[in-house]
Amino acid sequence: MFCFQCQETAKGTGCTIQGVCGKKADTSRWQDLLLAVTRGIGTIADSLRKAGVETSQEVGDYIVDSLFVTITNANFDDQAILAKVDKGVQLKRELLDLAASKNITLPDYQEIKWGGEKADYEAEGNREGVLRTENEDLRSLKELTVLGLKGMAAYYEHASRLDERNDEIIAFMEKALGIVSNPNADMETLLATVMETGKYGVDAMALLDKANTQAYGNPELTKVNIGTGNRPGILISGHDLKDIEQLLEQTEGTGIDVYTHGEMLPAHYYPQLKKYKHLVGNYGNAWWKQKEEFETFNGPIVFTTNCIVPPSPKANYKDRVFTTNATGYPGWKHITADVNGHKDFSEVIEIAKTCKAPTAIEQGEIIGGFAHAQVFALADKVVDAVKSGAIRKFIVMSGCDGRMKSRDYYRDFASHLPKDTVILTSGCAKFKYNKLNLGDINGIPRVLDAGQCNDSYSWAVVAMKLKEIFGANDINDLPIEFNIAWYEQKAVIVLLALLYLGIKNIHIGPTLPAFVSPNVLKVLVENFGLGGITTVDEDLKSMVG
Ligand code: SF4
Ligand code: SF3
Repeated sequence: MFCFQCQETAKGTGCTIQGVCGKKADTSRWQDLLLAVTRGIGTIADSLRKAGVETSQEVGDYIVDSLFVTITNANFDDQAILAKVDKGVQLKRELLDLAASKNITLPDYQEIKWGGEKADYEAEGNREGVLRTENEDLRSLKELTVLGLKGMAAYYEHASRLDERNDEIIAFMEKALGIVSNPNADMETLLATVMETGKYGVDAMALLDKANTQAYGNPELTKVNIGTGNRPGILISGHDLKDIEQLLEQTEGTGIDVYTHGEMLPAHYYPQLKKYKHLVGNYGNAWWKQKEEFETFNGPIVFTTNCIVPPSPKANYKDRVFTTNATGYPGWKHITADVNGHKDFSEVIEIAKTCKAPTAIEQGEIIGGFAHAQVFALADKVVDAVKSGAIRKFIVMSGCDGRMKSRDYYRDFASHLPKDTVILTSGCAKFKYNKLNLGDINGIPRVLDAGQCNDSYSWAVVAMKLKEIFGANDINDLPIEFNIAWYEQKAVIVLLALLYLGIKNIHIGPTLPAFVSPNVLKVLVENFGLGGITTVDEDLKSMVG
């Protein structure tokens, strides 16, 4: 196997024996195969589109789901992944027939030529990994594109579950999959594709923002309980708001409470979700602490997206975990939606009824809900605070959390920031500092949480607004610094989106991505001032003076 898509990759270069995340070599091969089939489908669909032939929504949905499945910590279930390969091979054959019936000539890439024989799955999976591209710079640009597409697919999938779709995003995914399939793609084309991925990343985040706010209202300032009640609970993790809505509807009046975990925390900020009285709080912290925290939760757990950590064989919770959407884990039950998008959580609820209430591991409240509408509602206050000098700087610290010790940097950085600075956050990175009680500035909390990683979009919207209010020529002239913690591929699309929006001098850490080659890094440094992190002291000096 070879996988270097996340920040925790082995030795900072690539996992070759087994993933640090727990992904086995077989699973990695089947994911590579799934991606190869998906590239083939994307390439054919792109050719059909260019010839004016429409394809069905099934094609776009397949591409989106397959990309999402291969995101870090999303799916460890070989049988589920292979079933998706089977489905893709079938779909590809249908598209090939369609192209033949219209006399459309297709590129002669391996992704098109491969016949999809079952006996050849293993060999094709081995052939079609990341290392198939020998030149490290071309490989780097191809992977930057594909990893960005994965994040984009995740956000698109959530939006589509709320009936928001955008065919231009799908058309771009198909085009980009075609470009990365081309063994002769050149640097210039690939670099342009990386940048264009950022553009469609912005569109996908905007689409999801629209879907979420139309369905559930604008996030609003909310205090979230981090303690527990005395009734049994269901813990729901991941990013899919439609899932938590359906779970809340189905648990109402059953005597069961619902708790959010990790990236589901922002569900509490939405008026149409927080109205449920039995949505009692957020349990635990970021994804990587789940092995301890699930033990004390005592009730069933539902994963709607990554990040899954493989349980230890003795884990007391391992028989009461459910997955849905792109996620999967061998032995865990998978819940699928019916044709109307409805999911039946009755089995989860029945298990919950037999469980003890969660054991409290924390007490108190955290505050959040500062997505763009809530920030705009406070705009006068914020602008006054900046003009009077009460707020000297905003630091965007969005992104991911992870298990590496080096990530303590983010807690230390947050806690040592001068008192006249405000942290703008989103994603699970916030769990490093959202319980530190960093105080407020004239009533404006010093940690403003917009929501999930996709809500980084809010900070882009807020930055544009501030640019307008302060009459700045350039977004980079505003008193905003970007110190982003990344882990998986949703952070990649967020980064590409920020670069597309022209934001310069972004710091990413705790380490630079293994998939960015030295030459590609040089381009990103020269054009965007992209950089890593150093020590808390030095970075505080360079970012806030
Ligand atoms: Fe390694 Fe990360 Fe890939 Fe898992 S997702 S195999 S930890 S690089
Ligand atoms: Fe976290 Fe996985 Fe990235 Fe949505 S849940 S931010 S790491």
